[in-house]
Amino acid sequence: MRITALAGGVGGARFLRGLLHHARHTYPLTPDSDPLELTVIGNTGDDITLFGLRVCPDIDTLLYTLGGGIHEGQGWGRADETHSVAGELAALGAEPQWFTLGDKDFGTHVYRSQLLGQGMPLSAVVNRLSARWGLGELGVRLLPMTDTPVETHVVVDEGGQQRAIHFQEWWVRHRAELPAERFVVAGLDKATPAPGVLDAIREADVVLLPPSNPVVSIGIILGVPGVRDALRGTRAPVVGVSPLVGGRPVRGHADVCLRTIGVEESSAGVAGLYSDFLDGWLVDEEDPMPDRRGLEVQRRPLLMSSVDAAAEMAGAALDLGLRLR
Ligand code: GDP
Ligand code: FO1
Ligand code: CA
Repeated sequence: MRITALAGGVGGARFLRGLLHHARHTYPLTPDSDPLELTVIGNTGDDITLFGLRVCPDIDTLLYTLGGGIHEGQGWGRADETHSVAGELAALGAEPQWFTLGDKDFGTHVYRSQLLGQGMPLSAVVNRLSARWGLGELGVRLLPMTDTPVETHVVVDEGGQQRAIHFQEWWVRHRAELPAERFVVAGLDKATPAPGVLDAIREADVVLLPPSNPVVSIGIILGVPGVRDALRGTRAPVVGVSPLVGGRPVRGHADVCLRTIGVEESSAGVAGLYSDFLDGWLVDEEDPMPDRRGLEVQRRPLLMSSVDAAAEMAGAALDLGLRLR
């Protein structure tokens, strides 16, 4: 069975780890059933160049989480990290110091930057990194949404003066507290989907939208020319999971992002962003969600408090997709 998922960082990665867990333990029920082939289309709008190195936070969070190397407490970065390189950079007075990169994580960025510098497309680099993390053995193919460099920026207002800063600076340094006017995604309109992205959507049996940030994760992937049309055109049912529980994001600042683009901070507001292609929608048990024609809504506990809880949630999304086929 071919499943294609669009994903940001932590929310996407935990959901997809749950999906793999579900597949291992509850599906397929018989050894001769069709194995699960999961294609993950990762957001690259968060990417940033720091200290001359290309950093892809959402792709790396997917690699480390699915590959078993993630720092569980943070949800990003490597487990058992040391920070010798960052310490030396700080002693040198190198900027920025608001973004924490551990030594092992640095290894990923050095290797990626080396290969990109040799002219290798990002998708081929991600393929190498996927081999390092054993994703192939898990039945997972990770694709960046595009090989074109794309960067999300935030136009902020500081005392009446507007300026654009990198998304990571707004999110990590300013904790999304600087008033945002709008998001500007440099390079997105000219970006082309990475090889395999559109086919993975068109040829899937089920398309899943994990509870990733609807604006700066899923929203950016949807902005890659051709992706939204592929979702509208695919024969596969598209099933999404709300990232909001009780109208609030479980972590991060999706509420601020929604407000910035003028969308209601609710599961209904998020579903509205996907209304032209969404077939099924999982919302938390208590969340209000008015009926919408053509949209099958299911209520479930939506907290991924453990891998088992994430597996149950992902299993429910997959089952809904299979039912809607
Ligand atoms: P990021 O790139 O690291 O910010 O990660 P994503 O974009 O993939 O996901 C971020 C979203 O995941 C946030 O808006 C959270 O509300 C959502 N999220 C995180 N944990 C959970 C959870 O346990 N349940 C649900 N429903 N959403 C979650
Ligand atoms: N998030 C933080 O809140 N602080 C950090 O210092 C930080 C460093 C970092 C390094 C590598 C990486 O892959 C991710 C990192 N993140 C950090 C997470 C991440 O950049 C953001 O949470 C997401 O991109 C927001 O969607
Ligand atoms: Ca992200």
